[in-house]
Amino acid sequence: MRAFIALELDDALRVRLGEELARLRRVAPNARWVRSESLHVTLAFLGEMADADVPALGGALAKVASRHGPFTLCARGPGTFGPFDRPKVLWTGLGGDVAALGALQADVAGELAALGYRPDFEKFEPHVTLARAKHPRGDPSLARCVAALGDAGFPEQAVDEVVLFSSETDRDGMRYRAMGRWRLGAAPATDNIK
Ligand code: 3AM
Repeated sequence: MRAFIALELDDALRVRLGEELARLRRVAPNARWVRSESLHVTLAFLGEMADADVPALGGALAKVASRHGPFTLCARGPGTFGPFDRPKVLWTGLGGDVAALGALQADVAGELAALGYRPDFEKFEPHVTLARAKHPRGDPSLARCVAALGDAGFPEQAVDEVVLFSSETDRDGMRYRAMGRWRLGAAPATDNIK
């Protein structure tokens, strides 16, 4: 099973970003666009993990969630991973209480390191992935989406839980399933795994 730890977007932000996705899709029709219901903020990517490791991970996430309170985020400004003229990933950056977001992500990464997981990236770049290039060498049309997204305005959203997702690839792209949720600021719970 492939898994990752993330924050979900609320409906208002999801709908608004979904409108932008519909518009941008015409600029980069060959990219793999994220479905609006699947938009999220990745805190840690775990890759392949065994079912047997899920309880320990749940315990770690319960501890982390209990140590952080809810906070507010907003989407602002596009960015990319990969070469500037042939990006591999198009995303929108995040504003709002990014200090709280950074502290939460660092805490998640610390607990994962204690469980033996190696981080997938060195410096956390808070973002919501919108599209990925199909070609491993990137997609020049994703660079054109940066200008097309510009400084579109997005609603603020409250973040009040951390979610453990499993991820599967099907014919239409990625499908995510929430395996467990932990409320920020809540006493550590042990029975959140579905
Ligand atoms: O595709 P999503 O957003 O679910 O965007 C990358 C992907 O998550 C994210 O890690 C996941 C597996 O590659 N990622 C890559 N570099 C990152 C960085 N510097 C990053 N997330 C935060 N900061």
